[in-house]
Amino acid sequence: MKNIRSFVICSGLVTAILLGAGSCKPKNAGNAVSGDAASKVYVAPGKYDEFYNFVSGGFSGQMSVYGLPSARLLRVIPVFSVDPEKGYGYSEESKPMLNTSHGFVPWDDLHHEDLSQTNGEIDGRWIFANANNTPRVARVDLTTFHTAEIIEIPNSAGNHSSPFITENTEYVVAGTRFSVPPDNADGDVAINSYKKNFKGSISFISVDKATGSMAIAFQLRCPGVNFDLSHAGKGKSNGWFFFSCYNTEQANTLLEVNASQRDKDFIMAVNWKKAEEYLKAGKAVKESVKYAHNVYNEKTHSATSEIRTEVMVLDTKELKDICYFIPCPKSPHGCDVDPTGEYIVGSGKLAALIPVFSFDKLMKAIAAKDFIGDYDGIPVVKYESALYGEVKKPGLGPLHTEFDGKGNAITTFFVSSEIVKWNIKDLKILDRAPTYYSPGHLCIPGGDTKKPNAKYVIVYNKITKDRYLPTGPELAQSAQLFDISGDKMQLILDFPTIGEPHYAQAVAADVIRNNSVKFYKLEENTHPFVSKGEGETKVVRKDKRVDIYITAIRSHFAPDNIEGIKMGDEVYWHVTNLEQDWDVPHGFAIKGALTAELLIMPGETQTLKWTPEKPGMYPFYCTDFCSALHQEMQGYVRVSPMGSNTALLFSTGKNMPPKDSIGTK
Ligand code: RUQ
Ligand code: CUA
Repeated sequence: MKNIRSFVICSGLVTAILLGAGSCKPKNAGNAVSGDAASKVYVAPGKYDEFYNFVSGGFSGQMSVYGLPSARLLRVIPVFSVDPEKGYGYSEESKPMLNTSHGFVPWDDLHHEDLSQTNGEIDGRWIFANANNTPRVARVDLTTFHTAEIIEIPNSAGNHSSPFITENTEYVVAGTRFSVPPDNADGDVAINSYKKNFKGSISFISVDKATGSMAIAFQLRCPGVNFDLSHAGKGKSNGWFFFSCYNTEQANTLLEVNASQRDKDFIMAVNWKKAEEYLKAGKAVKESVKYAHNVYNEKTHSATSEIRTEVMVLDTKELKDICYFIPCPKSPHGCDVDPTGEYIVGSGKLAALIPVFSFDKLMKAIAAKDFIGDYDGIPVVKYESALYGEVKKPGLGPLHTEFDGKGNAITTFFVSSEIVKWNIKDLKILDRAPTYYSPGHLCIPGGDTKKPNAKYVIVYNKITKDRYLPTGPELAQSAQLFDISGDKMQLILDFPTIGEPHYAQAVAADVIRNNSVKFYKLEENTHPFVSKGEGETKVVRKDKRVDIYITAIRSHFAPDNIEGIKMGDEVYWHVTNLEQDWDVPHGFAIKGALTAELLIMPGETQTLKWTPEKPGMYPFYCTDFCSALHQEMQGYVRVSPMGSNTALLFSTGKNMPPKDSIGTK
């Protein structure tokens, strides 16, 4: 109730906000935290956090991992952007991970994440993430916290309603934000031919149960609108997927006005089991496209990238009973399904109420053909026939909803800067708490699964003015932690995040922590340039290509003196970390290399490509403080002019060339 005043002020501001004037700052922004907050987030030094929180990095393209409730940053996992800290996208082995049909793309915009599930519960095996700009879906392996696989999505642009998964991780879906002319059609058409030439596309990516390996099973060709977000059905609604759609006006310019015309847009209900039947019955059309499929192999410690050229497409206009539209007020954004699978919550960005749809009613309406017509060949179910009820006056600008598993939902309100807890059955508001400011996504551990673990809700904010020490024109990106174990939601911590946070996932630490890989077994390393001991190290010249097989162990490289490299050579440093113990990476960097360091995990081999730009002496060293004598872990490589007769020599711990020639040059 204490928020009412700011709420009232806000409603007058809606128009201003839509014009980009910013959002409301709640009253008492400074002192909303109560006395026992510090003890609730305190995790003593040396003690572990109770939850992992995987937070999307927005336009950093990465994923960050925090411990909760302390909000200590544990790791940044490079996914779609190069990461010089870890050599990701710089080492020869990891470069193929960022290959696409457009070539090497070193960046993307990561919005959403979904943890893999078994029977609707988080199983701790993988976490999936979307690339928004150059459409891709990644799978991160949670035994290594490494990106294991990236698949590009054809017929798509702005891969926003992605990656959401089914309750047994049968599929990861990817819905296109921008409708575009299909890849096999001529895209060189007038932009204002949108209605005729632009199509929507939703991809169903199958996930292999044992290995996690992804493949595009089929795509749905859909009307040209913008697909925004989605969630799979669960329990009784397993077999269905729900997608929020906006721009049903099919505008191609000034969408902030032209795509906000209609009173209602849609939630699209997709019967994917039906789609599977059509696929089996041979009703899909094979289309030629081009997309990259990149896989990291933990035995060769190398990624491979293949360009695939075909995709199976099901036309939802021709093939009946796959898709249905449900009218949903005012440009829906979040599309969330409660733990029972019965309630589907649509959050209209410009709406002042929250519609809650009933799966049972939807099924009845479809069976009774209770349609108000069709939209581009897809039946439109009557709003009232699918509606369970509306949450009245919940706040302004609802965006996303998560569930606490106790019959309640919590929704973020961008415009009125608050989170609101409401009961799903009676649609009554139970509590509201201000956020600082303009929250987007929120996350409850397991909050989009059948079994939420609702101790906390974490809210990811878009604006942080006055919240942190200033850092120039751009302020810290931020999240806020609320204790929701009691009836009242209690703000207990602010914490900055890496990049702009969108969706996040959280899970009890025990689901993941015991599966951690501690090091890679050297005897299982099948990298083609591995050295399994110092005895296997060598320098091999083949014309202008020089392969240096080099090892790292506390605290030296072997070899650490190398001569006979010549201008014009292309040099590959294949560094194998011989350590067989936890948490002993070695780094490798060489002066003037036009790339990043390598960071090599124990038992792993990584390669740095180097083309020296002038003759001279080039030091190299280990970048990761690995022992008391880390600072001694260094070496030299001598580069001579092209055509010189400097002999190819390499050694560790002894001088070369032989004594009599020392100092001759
Ligand atoms: S979005 S702030 Cu890109 Cu998920 Cu809703
Ligand atoms: Cu190896 Cu420092």
